[in-house]
Amino acid sequence: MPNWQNLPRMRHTLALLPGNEVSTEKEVSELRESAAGEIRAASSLKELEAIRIKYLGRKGLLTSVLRSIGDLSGPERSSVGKASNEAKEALATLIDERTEALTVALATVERRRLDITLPGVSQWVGRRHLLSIAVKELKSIFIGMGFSVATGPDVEDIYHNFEALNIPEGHPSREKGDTFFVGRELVLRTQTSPVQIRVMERKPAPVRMIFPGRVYRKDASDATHSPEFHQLECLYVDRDVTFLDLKGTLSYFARRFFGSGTRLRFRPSYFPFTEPSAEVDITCISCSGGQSPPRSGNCRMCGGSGWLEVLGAGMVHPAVLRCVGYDTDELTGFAFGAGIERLAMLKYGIANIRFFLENDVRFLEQFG
Ligand code: 2NL
Repeated sequence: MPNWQNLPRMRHTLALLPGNEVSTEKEVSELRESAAGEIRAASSLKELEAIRIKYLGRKGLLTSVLRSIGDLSGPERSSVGKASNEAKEALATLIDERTEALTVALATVERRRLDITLPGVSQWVGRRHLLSIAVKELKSIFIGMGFSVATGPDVEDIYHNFEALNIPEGHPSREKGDTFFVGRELVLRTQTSPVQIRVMERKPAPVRMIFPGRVYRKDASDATHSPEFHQLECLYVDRDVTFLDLKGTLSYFARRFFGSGTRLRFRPSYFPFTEPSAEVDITCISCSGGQSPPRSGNCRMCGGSGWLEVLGAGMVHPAVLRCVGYDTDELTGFAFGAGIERLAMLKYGIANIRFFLENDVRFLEQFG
């Protein structure tokens, strides 16, 4: 009957079968190495605790080795025992160090953690200037009718600003008192019409375009006048263009820009570059939008007349068409010019033209 008590106990981690004992010290060293690697790689305290239990816990791999040392023979017992105890201590120290390092690192991450649910630090962003809003809308209306957009230089020569527009020498607008001269030959353009001349010089009819841009006149400043302002001019030259085309274009524009009830009134006027010419009024958008006839009274906007003057217009003077080489037997055209500030003041209820230039944020941030 074998004495089971005296037989070496089998351990899964150690090859304690006869003939394999020689490898046990090597196995302890391998165990120590792999444990050390896992500890170094551990990225959380939970992971680290799992590693501790795996090697040093009650049923841990190294604990099992230590328990089985009693089963080994003399010389092996001493060498394996020594290696195992050293490994146990070294691993415990490694775990302590890694615990400390991870605790510090995790606390730092926690401190710096980004909470994306917190309200952001708001950035100041600019917005569109009210004039730009108006220009954008004007462009959109006219582009919708088949017009294209052209711009040109603010500094013009006398020919394009005056001569080609049938404004003769000696005309009051050509005086130093009305126009900003840049030397003797050049001026700050007094209207955007020179751009139209430049387009027609280069391009045969038909021309169907609008011309937004800054213009300059030596006017005294008041609530409705400024030495620099913006103009939107319009030009349509083709065969058979009539005053009716002008009326249709303007009434569609006025309805789109000021509201669908808006109606127009044409009063005879004079410009050197158009014949016939007209001042164009719209029904007051404050007191008579859409009503017929316009209501009067003491409206602050129209002064009781029921009408607001918005632009000047007319049929292009044949002298202007001849200047750019267009055949006046074949072609006619209409043109008009409007102050963009004036259009915007009426539409948005702005009391003073200064607000467009002053760039006071309290004004600017009400729009855009
Ligand atoms: C106004 C009136 C107007 C034009 C501008 C024009 C341009 C060419 C030929 C003929 Cl190239 N006319 N432009 C026509 C009528 C009136 O402006 O009071 N603007 C603020």
